[in-house]
Amino acid sequence: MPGTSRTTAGATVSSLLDAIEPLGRDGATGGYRRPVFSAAELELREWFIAEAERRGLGVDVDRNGVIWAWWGAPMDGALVTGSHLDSVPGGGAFDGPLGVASALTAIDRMRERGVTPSRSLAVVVFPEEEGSRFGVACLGSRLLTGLLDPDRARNLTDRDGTTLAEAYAAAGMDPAHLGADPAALARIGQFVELHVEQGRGLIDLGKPVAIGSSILGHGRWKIVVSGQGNHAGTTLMVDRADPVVAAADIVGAISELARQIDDARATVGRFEPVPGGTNVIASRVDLWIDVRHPDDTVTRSLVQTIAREAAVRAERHGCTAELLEESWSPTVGFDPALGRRLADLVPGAPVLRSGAGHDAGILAASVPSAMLFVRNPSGISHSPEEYVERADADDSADVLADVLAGLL
Ligand code: HGY
Ligand code: MN
Ligand code: MN
Repeated sequence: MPGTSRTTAGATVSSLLDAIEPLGRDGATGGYRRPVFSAAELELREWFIAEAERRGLGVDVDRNGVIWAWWGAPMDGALVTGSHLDSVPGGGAFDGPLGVASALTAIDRMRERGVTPSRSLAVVVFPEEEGSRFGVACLGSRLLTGLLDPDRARNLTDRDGTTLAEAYAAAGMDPAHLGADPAALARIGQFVELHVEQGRGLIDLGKPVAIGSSILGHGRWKIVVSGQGNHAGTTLMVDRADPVVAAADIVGAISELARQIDDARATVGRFEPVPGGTNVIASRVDLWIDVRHPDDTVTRSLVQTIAREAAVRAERHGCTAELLEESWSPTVGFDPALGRRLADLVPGAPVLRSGAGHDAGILAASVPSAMLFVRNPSGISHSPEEYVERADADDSADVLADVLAGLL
């Protein structure tokens, strides 16, 4: 196969992660702040390209900003692995980068074993998996597969009002080219994503690696609570229509409603009074909810109940509340045949459902996809406490190499 590796001897998953450890560290939280196309994430993209080129892989970036690193000539029906490098605000070191570092190192391991693949292998890095900057989860894989309308995508804005189109242009990519890419999608014969487990499954089972069975359906909605902006000193309490008070009431209701449904999860991760002055009664509160459940009809029904209850509670405070859908990912099952093949290649690995979304979940609608999860002793994610033991991180490359070699 073309692409003889240069000096990658001794590289391990841990050593690769050590090299990027400082990038995008958020001093305030101790976690990471690596929004897509930020300086930190652009640096991570450059790091990945350099590591891929060090391994003699052919690199190109497609119309949606997905980076492809090829072991062998680009071809239809290739075996593809990889993950993402962007993070949530205050995120951990492993969510995304572990899968990317493990994929690069798995190629090293396969070369050391003398594996000569019968078809090409590509390592991919998807942009904006977290949807933390522009609000739509798995934006890159949705664009690639045609699940996200490019005009809608181009007009998405971040907190500073920068559009996605402007962000792509600033990163050197023409936003006019965004959109479904059937030629790129045809190159994915099978997709396998390795990812840190974002829960306690493996640590409680005492196992290092699991195979993914499915991903919980999940969505994101914005609730706009509108009231009357006014002066904090001259407005008597009885004369107020304070959207912060109404929104606080609504947040409590959301938690109560979700707790009444077994296995439902509802989170308010963003709560933004507008304009946000200490001596100003807000005119509006923007809050965002993330709702998940294994049964999509339950999720949808819970969100409708939340919308109704928000309107009722808002009215009690002389305000209004409107709910708007921003992102929706239906419950998805991974390819059963591929899952069985992974079970043969990773003997004894338990099978776990994922409460977290992933690009593999988006691709699963178009190509046979599978996931491997690596033990996280903290059981915590989207937080600086997310953790993978160095030994488990390094071993993950051997497991991924077993799987990829078995599929090539
Ligand atoms: O939000 C999620 O489930 C994933 O971490 N993007
Ligand atoms: Mn992730
Ligand atoms: Mn994540």
